[in-house]
Amino acid sequence: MAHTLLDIAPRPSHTGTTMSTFVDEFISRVEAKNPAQPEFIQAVQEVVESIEPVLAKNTKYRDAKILDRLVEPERVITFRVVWTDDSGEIHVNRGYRVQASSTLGPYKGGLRFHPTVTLGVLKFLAFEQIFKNALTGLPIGGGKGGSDFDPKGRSNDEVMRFCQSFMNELQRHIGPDTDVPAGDIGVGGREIGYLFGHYKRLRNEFSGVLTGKGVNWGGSLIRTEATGYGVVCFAAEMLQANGKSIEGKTCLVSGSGNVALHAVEELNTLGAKPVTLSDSDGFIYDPAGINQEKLDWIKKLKLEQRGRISEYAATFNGATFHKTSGNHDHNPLWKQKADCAFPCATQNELNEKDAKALVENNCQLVCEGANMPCTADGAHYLIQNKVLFGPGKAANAGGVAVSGLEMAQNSMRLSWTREDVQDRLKMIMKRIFNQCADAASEYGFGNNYAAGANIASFTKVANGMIDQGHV
Ligand code: NDP
Ligand code: 2IT
Repeated sequence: MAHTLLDIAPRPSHTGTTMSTFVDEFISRVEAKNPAQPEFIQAVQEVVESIEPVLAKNTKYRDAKILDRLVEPERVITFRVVWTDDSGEIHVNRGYRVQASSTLGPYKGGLRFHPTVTLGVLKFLAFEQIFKNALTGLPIGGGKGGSDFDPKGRSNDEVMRFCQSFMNELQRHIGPDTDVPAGDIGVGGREIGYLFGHYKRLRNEFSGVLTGKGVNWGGSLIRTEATGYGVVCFAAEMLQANGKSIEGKTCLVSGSGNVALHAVEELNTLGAKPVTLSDSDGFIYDPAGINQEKLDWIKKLKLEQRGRISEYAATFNGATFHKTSGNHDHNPLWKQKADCAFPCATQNELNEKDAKALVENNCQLVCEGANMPCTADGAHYLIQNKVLFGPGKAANAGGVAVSGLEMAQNSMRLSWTREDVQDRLKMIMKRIFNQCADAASEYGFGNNYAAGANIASFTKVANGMIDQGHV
């Protein structure tokens, strides 16, 4: 017999360990319709579990089939990307754009170039993006795209040829009022430049069609730094609301890309001590702290030489490199003793075993810089053990928020100052934190900000969908 939510009372706390019949049945249906997309199912389940009390209280969301609509992207585009390497060999990759929701504005979200990219991964990211973008309070819908192309080890010319071939098709589906892509893993300033240049050439139009552009040709100041800075701002808000401070805290950071490096920068600014960074080969541990001088060296290594993080240990005394490639059981980075942890590399990089290691070491806070870096079990273990948990869709929203500000500046054909954008970013992050805290408390979830983020953003998107009719 099919169960409805009518008889389900709001649960007082978010345990996440036992699924209600409603969640169970809904997820089974989504699974059957979306086979072999585990990351997408994981992201949907996390949202559905925490909005169950909202659905129980509001028949209008159930009657309007809001959830059923949200798990079906408005449009999915896949296409062939053919390009030639420097030796003349032809390569074929797959390109995608998942246009998940245009309820609150044009589709908005990054492009990921990484060999692990699949439709399921991009659907999870696009789904998360709907809610993240809603939390920013800016008029942006949700989307995500990318390719299984691996830019690692490729020359600038090869990356340019790939980007141009990718844009030959993508340009049909995007536009400043339709869909505005940006960067993500493997897509930074270089790639956005090549993509923008080719779009402009194909369409004979200089517009705000991409964000993360160079600051002297339409990009916003602070966009590069925004995600990492915002993550640390969100963590500082969580600590402050719970009577603590980020100052003096020893912090673990994973990844060594855009998000991780700017999180380290902001941690230093606020007087904390970041001691780790990583890439897919392993992690470095520097007990003396990764200060601004060392960080400047890493930025050069990563951006100019496209080097590996292991080189840090060979340069700075007292730092060590620990190889982790091929180890899927747990990540030894999370075994280092610290007060706070910032997973900033990729999805599912912190599992239950890692969460246990953090709790054993008295870690007080985990704040997600990456999208869904904690497994469901990992996140639940942390929350149950009273670790303050900052969910990615709220904590890393600073990047897309400044992308939204870049769109606004492009529309006005103006550029705001660094201070102006930075102040707006801080204000937005504080507002996001307050929305999460208020929604969590309203529904009896205490300081479970993951539940709060889902409830606050779902309500906003769902109300917009009801207003706009059956589309
Ligand atoms: P970058 O490409 O700049 O850096 C990614 C980093 O993560 C690299 O150090 C990379 O190591 C590591 N990494 C990537 N994939 C894996 C993997 N499968 N296993 C181990 N390490 C991996 O990306 P970003 O910093 O931009 O993105 C990091 C995370 O933050 C992603 O989850 C992204 O979705 C999220 N995010 C990004 C935003 C942005 O504005 N850029 C905004 C919000 C969220 P290696 O070099 O070895 O691949
Ligand atoms: O996951 C994300 O929020 C991003 N990769 C940034 C998206 C954007 O449009 O700036």
